[in-house]
Amino acid sequence: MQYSLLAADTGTDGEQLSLPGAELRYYPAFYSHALCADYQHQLLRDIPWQQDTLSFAGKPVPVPRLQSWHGDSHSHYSYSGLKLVPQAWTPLLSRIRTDLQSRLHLSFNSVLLNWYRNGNDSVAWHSDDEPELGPDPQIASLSFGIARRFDLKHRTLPQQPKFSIELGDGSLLLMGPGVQQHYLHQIPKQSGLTGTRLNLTFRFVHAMA
Ligand SMILES: O=C(O)CCC(=O)C(=O)O
Ligand SMILES: [Mn+2]
Repeated sequence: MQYSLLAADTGTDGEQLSLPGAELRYYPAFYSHALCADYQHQLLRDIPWQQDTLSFAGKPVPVPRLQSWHGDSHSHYSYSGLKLVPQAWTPLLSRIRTDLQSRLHLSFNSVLLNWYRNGNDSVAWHSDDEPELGPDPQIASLSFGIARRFDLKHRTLPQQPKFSIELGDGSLLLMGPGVQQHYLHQIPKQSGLTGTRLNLTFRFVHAMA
């Protein structure tokens, strides 16, 4: 069973979504569609997109999307055995970071960019719970381009229904306290979908000893 998290009437200043034990806030129009078209164009042109390879059972498997990791020089980050060394902030990424920090009153020192070229690109069930993100990270997730479904399921309560939300162009999803601790999330493949989507997750990476 799957439930939509979105109420019919979503105010422009964001809506608190009811996820038991976790804080999730959705801003459907953080940026206008016109600005998004410009930002998407700049990001596709300026970011050094790459397709990384993960190892599963000793076999190399290409990540089903393109990625790029940017941040302050010390913000090294690893997931699924992949070590990401930060690239410099571009002027646009810095501007977006400033917008998010002033609106949300949070600090971010890094951003993971994902490019889902079409419905065959995806991200598998996971939570962003790496030690360098701290015990209960807050992650700001911005989307540009075609809307994609974002699913959440509880890590230890399989009887709790799955939740899903469409992340539209210009939307911001703030994954607050409890989300990474208690839930897994994914962007499933959607066959037949031809449009492209960029997603930027702004994070705060702590220096590890
Ligand atoms: O594309 C998205 O909305 C989510 C991406 C994500 O979960 C991640 O990069 O960790
Ligand atoms: Mn994630």
